[in-house]
Amino acid sequence: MLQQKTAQFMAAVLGMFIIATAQVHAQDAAKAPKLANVTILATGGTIAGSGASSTTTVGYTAATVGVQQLIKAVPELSKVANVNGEQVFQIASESMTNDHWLTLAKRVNTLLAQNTVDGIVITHGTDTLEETAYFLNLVVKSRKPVVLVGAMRPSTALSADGPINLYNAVLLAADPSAAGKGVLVAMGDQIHGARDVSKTNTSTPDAFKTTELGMLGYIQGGKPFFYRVSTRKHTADAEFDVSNLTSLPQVDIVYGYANMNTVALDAFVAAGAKGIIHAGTGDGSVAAKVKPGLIAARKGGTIIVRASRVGQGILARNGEANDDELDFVVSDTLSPQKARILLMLALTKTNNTKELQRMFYNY
Ligand code: DAS
Repeated sequence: MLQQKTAQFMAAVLGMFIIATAQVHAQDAAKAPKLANVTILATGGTIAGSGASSTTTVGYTAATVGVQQLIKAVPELSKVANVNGEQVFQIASESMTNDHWLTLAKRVNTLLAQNTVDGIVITHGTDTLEETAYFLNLVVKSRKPVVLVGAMRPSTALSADGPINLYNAVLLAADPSAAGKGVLVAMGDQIHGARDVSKTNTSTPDAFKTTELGMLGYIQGGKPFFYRVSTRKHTADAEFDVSNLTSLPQVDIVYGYANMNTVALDAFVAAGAKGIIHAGTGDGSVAAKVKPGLIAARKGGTIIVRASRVGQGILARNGEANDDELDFVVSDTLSPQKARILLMLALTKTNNTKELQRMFYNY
């Protein structure tokens, strides 16, 4: 009889303990911050690359590891966000095309329109990462964070930078402070703005820099720290809309150098280019032998944008050429490859050179 009573008493105590523990867990869960929902869109590149050995840091194969494997390789992601992954494509980014950009932009805008998606991370090859970032900076119709991330070493290499770059990109996309700042690039514990970042080294892990205009901040100890923002229009404030576009106007780049000729320029124009970016020497200078070709192209209806191969500085209007007289546009501080992107999108709206020049001073 006594034993039965004791057993009943112990059962009651145990039951109360279990209920109390469950209540504590429930209270803790209620207090724990709700994690943001971040979708990872994978496109390929070195971050998804693999090499023959752990010491292979060049001459590896890009775009071999799938998005689920990338996520599985960084279990810490689940501590900073609820992540899910989509393999949008699997390419080395030197092979990125306008069609890829339109597909990616439409997917990003569809996802960001859903209130169950708080931010997006795009894993991408580093070769054209800056270009995709700038394209999205002009066409994403949301203030939610969009963060591009890559790696300079394949996932199989000693000190591979992909996993920590991916972890940083996800925690950045999950952080409310990243909203409204335009498309961001997270590489090497740094936060860069899409407009002004570029890949400045062929192979070292610190390749991504915003040399003169300055990066936006750092990621340290699992937190983003912003110190500046871009002054140019982007994302929800931009006037470009790709939702109904199935192609983009053809714009090509001619590179300036000593002894330059017009063979490439003439070929691009003959092939139907709607715009030419002239990546001139110095302040966008035009060689005497080339100027007649640019003038003829302009007269034939092709838009001419003077840019510079130099990499930094403002391209002065009416400096090295009389742009007012020749009806040329100047690229402001955009690199030739980014000037091409802005001109492509601008030509979906207008071919009025005054309007085009306004856009180069706005974005
Ligand atoms: N080929 C490069 C690319 O896919 C590899 C890389 O650096 O990501 O951009």
